[in-house]
This record gives sequence, structure tokens and C-alpha cells, in this order.
Amino acid sequence: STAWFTIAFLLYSENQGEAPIVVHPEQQQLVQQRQEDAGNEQQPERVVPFKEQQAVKEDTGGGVLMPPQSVSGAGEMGKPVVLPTNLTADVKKMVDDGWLKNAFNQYASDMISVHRSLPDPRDDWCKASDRYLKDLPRTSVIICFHNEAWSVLLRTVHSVLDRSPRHLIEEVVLVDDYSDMDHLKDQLEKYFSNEPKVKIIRAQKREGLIRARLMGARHATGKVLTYLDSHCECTDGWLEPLLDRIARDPTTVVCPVIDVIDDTTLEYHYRDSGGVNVGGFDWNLQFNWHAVPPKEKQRHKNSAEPVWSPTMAGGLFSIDKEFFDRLGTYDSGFDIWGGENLELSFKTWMCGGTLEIVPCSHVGHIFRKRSPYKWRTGVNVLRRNSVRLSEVWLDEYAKYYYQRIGNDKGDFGDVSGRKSLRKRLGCKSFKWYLENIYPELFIPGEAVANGEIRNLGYGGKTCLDSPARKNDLHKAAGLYPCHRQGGNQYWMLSKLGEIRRDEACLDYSGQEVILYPCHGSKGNQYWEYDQDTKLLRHGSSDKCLAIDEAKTKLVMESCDADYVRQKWTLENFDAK
Ligand code: LR7
Ligand code: MN
Repeated sequence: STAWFTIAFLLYSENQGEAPIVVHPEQQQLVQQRQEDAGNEQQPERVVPFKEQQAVKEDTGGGVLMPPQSVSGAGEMGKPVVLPTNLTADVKKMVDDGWLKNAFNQYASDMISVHRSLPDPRDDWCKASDRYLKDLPRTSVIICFHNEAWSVLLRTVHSVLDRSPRHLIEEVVLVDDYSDMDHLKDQLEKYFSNEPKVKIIRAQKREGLIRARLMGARHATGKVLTYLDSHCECTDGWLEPLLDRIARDPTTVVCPVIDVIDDTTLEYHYRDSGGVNVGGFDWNLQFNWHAVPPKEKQRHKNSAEPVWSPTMAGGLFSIDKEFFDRLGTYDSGFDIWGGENLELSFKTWMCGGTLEIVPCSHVGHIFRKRSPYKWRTGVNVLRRNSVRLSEVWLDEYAKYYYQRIGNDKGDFGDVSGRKSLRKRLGCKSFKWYLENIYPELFIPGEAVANGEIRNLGYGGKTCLDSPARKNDLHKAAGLYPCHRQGGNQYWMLSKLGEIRRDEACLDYSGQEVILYPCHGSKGNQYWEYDQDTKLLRHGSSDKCLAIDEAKTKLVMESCDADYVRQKWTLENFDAK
């Protein structure tokens, strides 16, 4: 019964309505081998995790360091792996450890082959025989990692080698950004010792992903550089459509469509070309996704054609090496994580290039909900990077970012070198970029008011406050002591009468006051501020925004200028 339990467990993977998983004989052997081992040691039944699989292999004379075995066909064709809920304490501990170290389900990943199959996501348009130039440039694929899980890193590398024409891969450069996990040392080198295309270079101290990428670029010899995160999976035909764009015009920077690999089940989720998004940003200098704007749609006959994108997500793209150098690569003053994607996006457009998303190319990425590794202590790294970015590239628009951080720029180092780079290149202005490349972006300067919205009741110390961002809207708007730091208390009153932050609008439909994606058609998102009475009157309900008598929450009341709890001041209000 022990044996059956273990096999059933190993085979357990959710594939509703699909044919049963076939277990290959050698896999079955492996399962049995493990059970015998476990049996000999009088251990309770459990799934043997990868580390121990290796031990088993070595003990039995296998010798070579093997990747985790696809014991059950788990995850094949991009299917999810779902662990049962009744795990033994041992297994549960391993699963929890995997989550802790990686912020994704490493245990599930270890059950999946590092060569797992994926469906072909491409539109037929992509497969026309004359779609791509015959003579494509070779690329160096650069993958930086800081403490990546073994099976996930290997699957990334194998997906590149397995799904690219070999002659187009100059090399795969693995840049180890000072990891301390054991499996990333000798074990990694041994594993790839028979693969001449894979090169491993190591940082001597923690550099952060931006300087690690620059290290990779210095070692790379391909005409094109292709960057990937260390937890990706490339699908069939991902590379040719990217290289084709660069072959036709080396100032084109290209990104694949980034599909989601589920952090819990490792399921590969496809996005068809109809659902392709382009990149934008908000005045917090946070990257975000948008539907392809109508004007851009009109430029194309087929939705699989490359689309212009104002920005890139950052991790997955190809660029001509010479063009990257000409643009001054990345600002090496950027630390650890963040901001480099906008820097490269802005200067690509402003300095004569084009940034595209190529729907024929799909690469999966494990999106996670937190960062598992250490950042620097005592510095706000992301803010520092974003301030450097603003100082150099944003011109008179930098102030909108600074308002969002309470005008506290902190120590951002020396940016004079980056400024002279911009001059030397003769790049266009940020105004040009906004007007021509990202006209959809809301400009705070066009707002009637911007800053905090402060209630005058109860001592006048309470402000409208909400942490909601574009992706987690529909939340009630709240109150918090005014802190004068911008952030969650930064609001704009638009000419249309919206109280908004980026794409979130204050919305009232009869119950709670919430944030909702701005729709631009007034109604429940229309607010009128009266500078004399200081009332904020809501359009469709004709009620006024107030703090309730218990001083705990926002309410809507019949307007009455005698109640001070209905009175608000809007920072920088200008009736125009
Ligand atoms: O100190 C570090 N050193 C590193 O080498 C920190 C990280 N890294 C590596 C890390 O192992 C990983 O391979 O750098 C890569 C990116 O770090 P992640 O995966 O922890 O972050 P992320 O996926 O949120 O990163 C997104 O934003 C970053 C901003 O600096 C980079 O641009 C990433 O490349 C980017 N990832 C993507 O664009 C994939 C799609 C995500 C989206 C949207
Ligand atoms: Mn990532």
C-alpha cells in the first residue's frame, strides 16, 4: 500500500477531462527505486524531492547530475500541477520551504521535466513560409539570476536551447549575481560542462540585476542581445520573429508577448494575439499594461503583426548590441531592481529607435507576489533609480513624480554623465515622447487640483487615502492621518470632474465610495468642488462627500455647508 500511495501521489496532477497520464517505464523504475530506498531506510512514504533524487542517482552509480525527473508527465503541455491537500508533514515542510526561498512553488516545479512540452501558441499568420528573413543575425541570450531554483533555471535554459534554431544562438550567458545557494555553484558548471553554448559568469559581489545585465553584455559576442529572467519558458518559434525585426532595422527593440506561468501550479497561460497588451507607466513611474490603442490597431491588417509600445516590462527583450551601446546601455548607477525598463524604453523612442511587442513570439514568465531575495538595507533603491531616471529623461515632467514621493528625492548620486549622454545623442524631448508615443497618459498639469484632499472636520488632520492601484481596484476609499508624503494621499481633480490617481477614479454608485477604473463619462465618477463652501458634490447622486460622525469612514450625505465634516481642501486647486 505504501507503494501505491506514492505512485498515486506522484501522478497527481490536475488534467481535467484529458487522457490519463502515461507513465514511461524508466520513470516507473525511478519511482520504484525511490520506494525501495525509502523502504530500506524505514522512512514513511513521501515524494522524493529533487535533491534526494540526485542522491539516489549518485548512489546507484548514475554519476551525472541529472535534472529533476518528469516522473509523472506532470506539467506537460503546460498543464498545471496541483498538489493534494493531505500532504504528510515532511512533504508539507518541503513545499513550504520552496515557497519561502523562491516565492513560487518550487516543489511543483521540481516535479516537472526541465524539457517539458508546451503547446504552440502562434497565430497562423506567424507561420507563413516567407514571414521572416532567411539570413537572421545570431543572438547571445543573457540570463541573470540571484538565487534561482534549480529546476526553474534549467527549464529556462533548456527552453532556449530546445526551441531555437541552434545556429541562431551564439551562446547562452548565465550571469550569477552573487548567489549563495549551493546548487548554483559547481553543480551548475558540471551540469552544463558538455554544452559549449552555455557560459557561466559570476559577479564578485551583489550587483543587482541592472549591473549584472551589463556584465552579461560585456561578455556577449552575438550581434543581438536577448535578455530573459531566470524563470522563463520560451515557446516554439519564439526567437525568429524577434530577430527578424532587428535584421530589418537594428534600431528596433523588441519584446515577446509575456505569458503567465502560474506561481502555484506552473500552468502555462496563453494570451492570444487578440489579447496582446502594450506597456505604459504611471506618475509613480510604475510600469503597467494597456490594451493596444485604437490608432495603433488601425495600422495593422493582422493582430499578430508587431505593435508599437510606449514602454517595456523590462526582463524579456532583444536589442542590437551596437544600438544598445549607442544608447549608453543602462545607467549603471541603478541598483538591484527597477526603473531600468523605463530608462531603456524612453531613450529608445527619444533617441531614434522603435519599441515593439511581437505577438508571434511568446515567452512565459513566473510572476510572483513578493520578492524572495534581499534588497539593500537603509536605501530606498527603487526611489533612487526612479529619481535618476527623472533627472535625466523627464524634463519639466519630473515634478509629477516628485509630487508622488513628497518631493523627497534623497541622495541619487551623480547623473551628469547620463545627462551628457542624452545631449550627445541629440535625443528628443520628453514632451515629444508623451505627445507622440504615449498620448493616452493623463498629465497631472492638466488637472484642476493635485495633491492631498484634506477634511476640515475633527481638527482638520484627516486625508482621503487609498492604496488601490490599477490592478486591485473596486476597493473602498479610506481615510488616514494626513502625512504630506504623496503616495496613497496623492489625488488629482481632472477637468472632467474626476478625482483620480493614475487610472483609478473615485466612484459612488449608492453604497460605498470606492475606486474604479476611470471611464471618462462622468456619471458616478463626477465630482464638483465649490471653493467657497468647500463641499465636494457628487454628480449622479447630488450628495456630498463627508466623514461619518464616528470619525471612522467616508460617507455620502445630503449636502449641507453647515457641517464642517463635509468640507474639504484640495491642494493646488486652480479653477482656471
Ligand atoms: O539583485 C538581483 N539580481 C538579479 O540578478 C535581483 C534580481 N536578479 C535577477 C532575478 O533573478 C531575475 O532573473 O533579475 C531578474 C528579475 O528579477 P525578478 O524576477 O525578481 O523581478 P520581476 O520579474 O518583477 O522583474 C521585472 O522588473 C524588473 C525591474 O527591474 C526587471 O525589469 C525584470 O526583468 C522584470 N521582469 C519582466 O519584465 C518579466 C515580466 C514581468 C512583468 C511585467
Ligand atoms: Mn521575473
